[in-house]
Amino acid sequence: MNRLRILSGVQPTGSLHIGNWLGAIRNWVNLQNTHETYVCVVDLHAITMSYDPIKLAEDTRNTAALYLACGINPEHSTVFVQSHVRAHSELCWLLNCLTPLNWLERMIQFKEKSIKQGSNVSIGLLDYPIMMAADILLYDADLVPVGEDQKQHLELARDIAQQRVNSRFGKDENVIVKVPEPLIMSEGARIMSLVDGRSKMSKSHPDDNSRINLLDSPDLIKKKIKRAKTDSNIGLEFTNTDRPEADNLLGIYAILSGKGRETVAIECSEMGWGNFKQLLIDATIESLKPIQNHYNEIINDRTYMDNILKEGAQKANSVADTTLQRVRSALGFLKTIG
Ligand code: AQP
Repeated sequence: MNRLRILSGVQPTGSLHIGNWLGAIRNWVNLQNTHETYVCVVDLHAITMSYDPIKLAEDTRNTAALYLACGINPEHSTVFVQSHVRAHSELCWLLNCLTPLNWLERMIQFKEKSIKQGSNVSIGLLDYPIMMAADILLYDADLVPVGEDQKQHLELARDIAQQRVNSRFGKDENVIVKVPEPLIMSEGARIMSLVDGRSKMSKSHPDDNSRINLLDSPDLIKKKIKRAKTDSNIGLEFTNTDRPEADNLLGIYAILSGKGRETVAIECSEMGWGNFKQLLIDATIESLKPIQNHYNEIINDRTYMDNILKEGAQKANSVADTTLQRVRSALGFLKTIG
């Protein structure tokens, strides 16, 4: 029986943090045994914000190495770099020409991120969700595991596929591109900042203390958690809104300790922040240790990493080119000659 195909990726925009891991990569690791899994490092997306060209290649390689360190197995998953597959850029252009501008202007992430960019907002940032649609549609993905924050972009990809490609160009109900479904994983779907429990933990936040990076040393993890924002209530509880810091830190602890929310709610109900933070520090350091060890083993083995990314690109190119030819033909382009 054919396995359902999934596609996902992370931008190499800096150090990956526990939000990227718990909200995304950890899910791919679980899914790769039961699904045909494609995971890419979305470097074309990374240049939609201001970036350092000297660091881009290194961050791309490090992000791929972190996928492997977190448990992505290249024998079960296709691991590749987005820009190594030219079809992403070409399909993005074709979809650009089919998508109304006002569909993009209502994207929440664009509104939020464009405020941060001020007057320097790039067209690429506005176009980000179209590139994401191209990423997904190229691989005929059945499911796209995404955090809550990416749900709106996936809806857009579905609308483009259905209304702008299949309905307009598919003759006799012919499906040109597969319409993907979101796979929202509830646990860990949204890990919040350590300095503000109401905003998302993010790679590009200027304050490094707002996140725990996967490669942070035990000392740094300890320091960051000790400084993490708390409230003045006694006893810790999940409230789902009223106590955002308690919700977030307890939630992280519930996942990292493997105990789950119910057990943790009982364990911490009468605990003060000081004792709780020590538990969280220990659980975080313990959980990240195997990832950091594995990362250190592979990151300097350039041949190993190069081979994985080369094989991944070959496989991805072959699938993506087939889809792109289907779309080009449906849109009426002259076939390439020779
Ligand atoms: N805080 C988070 N909690 C849960 N999941 C998260 N993801 C990101 N932050 C959290 C998930 O990680 C995947 C890849 O994210 P991305 O790199 O494509 O972009 P992002 O969502 O914008 O992530 P960041 O860390 O906030 O990066 P910057 O600061 O560069 O924009 C996605 O599946 C996302 O849901």
